[in-house]
Amino acid sequence: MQKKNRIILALDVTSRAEAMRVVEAVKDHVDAIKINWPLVLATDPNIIRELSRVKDVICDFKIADIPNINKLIVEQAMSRGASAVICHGFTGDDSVKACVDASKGQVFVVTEMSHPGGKQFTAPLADKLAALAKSAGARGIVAPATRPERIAALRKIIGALEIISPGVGAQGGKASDAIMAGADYIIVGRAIYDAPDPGNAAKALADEVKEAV
Ligand code: 3DU
Repeated sequence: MQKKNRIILALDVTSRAEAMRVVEAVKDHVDAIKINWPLVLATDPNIIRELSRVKDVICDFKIADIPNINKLIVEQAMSRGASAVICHGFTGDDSVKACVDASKGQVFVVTEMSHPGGKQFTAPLADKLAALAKSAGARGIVAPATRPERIAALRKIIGALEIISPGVGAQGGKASDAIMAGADYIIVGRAIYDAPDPGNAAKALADEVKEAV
């Protein structure tokens, strides 16, 4: 994925028509589209292929199962045109490795989650999860824009791996803070697709990111 705007659109809408409306409005201001269960369940898995014709698609299925099931999920996503997937790391190194193998390394591992509850169980384990992402051969990690100081700390563990960072806007994080702390890309959903003009909202974020680089 081209590192131009450094924004990944979290397309958590629940109809194909709404998805296409938002994508059409923001496609010049984002580098990739992240989809999650709401859109896939509301439409069908071929939405991955459809969106991949416009932008790189990251399937955020928060994969968290035994290695065999992880492999099968990743194969299904990649065969439909996904560029990358997101998995959990708490399932252990064999489960993460299964995702890495099935995607040829195109995996982001969730570390500390961005919502308040993320402090409860994921934050205490985040450093280990980041180290696991690195040792398993993942492409990068997911780290919280709501706690930029944690992005900086996790960067020290993973070195040159990529950091994609949710929590900007609706969850209270600021795009420029996340980028300055070391995120490669911010992930933004509601602050773009719920905006009166999603194109303007995405452009404003892209401008903020450019200032911060
Ligand atoms: O809060 P937003 O509407 O900008 O959406 C955030 C997206 O990022 C959403 O798709 C969610 O599944 C994902 N995400 C987090 O919010 C927090 C994480 O720790 C990991 C992923």
